[in-house]
Amino acid sequence: MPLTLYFHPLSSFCHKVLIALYEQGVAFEKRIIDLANDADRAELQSLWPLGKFPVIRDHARQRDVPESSVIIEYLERFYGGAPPLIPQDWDSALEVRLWDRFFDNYVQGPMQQIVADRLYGTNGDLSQQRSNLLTAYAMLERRMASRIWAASPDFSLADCAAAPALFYARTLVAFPEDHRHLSAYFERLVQRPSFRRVIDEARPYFVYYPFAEAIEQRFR
Ligand SMILES: N[C@@H](CCC(=O)N[C@@H](CS)C(=O)NCC(=O)O)C(=O)O
Repeated sequence: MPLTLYFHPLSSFCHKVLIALYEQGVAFEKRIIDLANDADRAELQSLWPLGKFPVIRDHARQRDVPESSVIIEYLERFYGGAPPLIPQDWDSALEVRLWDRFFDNYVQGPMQQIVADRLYGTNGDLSQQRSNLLTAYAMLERRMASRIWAASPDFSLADCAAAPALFYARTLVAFPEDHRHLSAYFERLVQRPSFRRVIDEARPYFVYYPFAEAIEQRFR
């Protein structure tokens, strides 16, 4: 197998890369990293000293690639099939990269801070993070009124980022009831076979998510 993905089935940034792999039908083997296990953590740090997953090892090119967006760019370049997740046209690709950044920084970012606060019991003031999520939701509600996918007519890197970001964010801050375009977009994401497969594979691990009780019953 030419590719090994170092990941954890609960991790939202790993979900993003798994969606891309399944969308493109790329063959790979999985290596689950348990960060509570010293040997696993050391193995991940030997690839990427920051100790964050996902990381993909390309055995054929003898290269380790970290960072979800960069991994997807890399897969697209060497293993991509049609249709592409990053459009060929420069302007369209820029739009896709912008919305990929939006989901990583402004949805996953506050979401991770809220989850970390619960995990480490710091009991911080999270009102800013919750308010940032509501701002992101409002931007998406306006944007998705006239779109099927977040950044391109076709499913793209931006949607790979959106699916896990919104999946976990809405367990922390619900979508406002009047955000029907955002809700409809979320339903399209959860119907996408690549993301359904990711959810199916994560299901046995959801009990370990600190807000497991907020995951909708239909996904558990
Ligand atoms: N910018 C990175 C973020 C990766 C990241 O934050 N991964 C989380 C899991 S979702 C992680 O490794 N957390 C473990 C830790 O921070 O110790 C990416 O896009 O891959």
